[in-house]
Amino acid sequence: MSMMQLPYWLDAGKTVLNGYCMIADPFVAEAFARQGFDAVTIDLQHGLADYASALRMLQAMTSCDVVPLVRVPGLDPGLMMKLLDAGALGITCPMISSAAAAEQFVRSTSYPPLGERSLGPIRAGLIYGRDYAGQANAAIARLAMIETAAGLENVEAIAAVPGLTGLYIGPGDLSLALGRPSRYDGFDPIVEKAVERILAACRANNIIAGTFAPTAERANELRRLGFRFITLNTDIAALQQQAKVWVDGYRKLAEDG
Ligand code: 3PY
Ligand code: MG
Repeated sequence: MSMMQLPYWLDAGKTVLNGYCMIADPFVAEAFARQGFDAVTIDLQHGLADYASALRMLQAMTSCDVVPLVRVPGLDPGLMMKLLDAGALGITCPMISSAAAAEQFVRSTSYPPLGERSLGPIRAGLIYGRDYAGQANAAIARLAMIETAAGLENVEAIAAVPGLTGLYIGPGDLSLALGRPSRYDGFDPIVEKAVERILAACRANNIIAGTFAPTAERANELRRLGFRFITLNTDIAALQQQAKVWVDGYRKLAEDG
């Protein structure tokens, strides 16, 4: 994966299909990353990975034709810089609730003069080449999650922060923040209004909108709504759901004789 291509979804106008790795294992990450996704995100927020396992997973994904991304547990500059140094080409940061937090996010993930990322791309320099530091600011994707009441209230100011690649809606948290039950298969009417507002803020600032879909059908609905970064579920969901289909299928056949 050459640096120049990234973040390629902005240039190409294509919809990026992303998968989430919740299982902290390099072989699982490699197997998942070979299923045709455009990008795969290692989840250090709700997934089981920490920095050490994320590093091994990034190494395993290097041979796969996907953009390697991470979601961090919070706005932690040190961890974000370490993960970029380890080769992540984009970061999703949860619970961004103010323009100040979004500015901090951009600063921490950008070399001067745009930001204050510290220089030392120990693995990124190795795999992306000696020009990495010169290209990293433009190449790295920065997705700020809008999933709190304050984040929604400030979404126009957040979307206008220079350097953000896009806003990523956490449907579960955003639903809870708006007093609605969390769901992923569709938006509750109150959440839908909020989603329209977030999409409008993205359009106004020419940045992309992303979110989560549990099924291909839902992913396609979200694409039609204008989302250009769509997470089509997780490695653990794939494992659980397919295993259940096989086991239930066998039980039914066995019952029928
Ligand atoms: C949410 O639904 O809150 C998420 O963070 C999904 O990734
Ligand atoms: Mg969330």
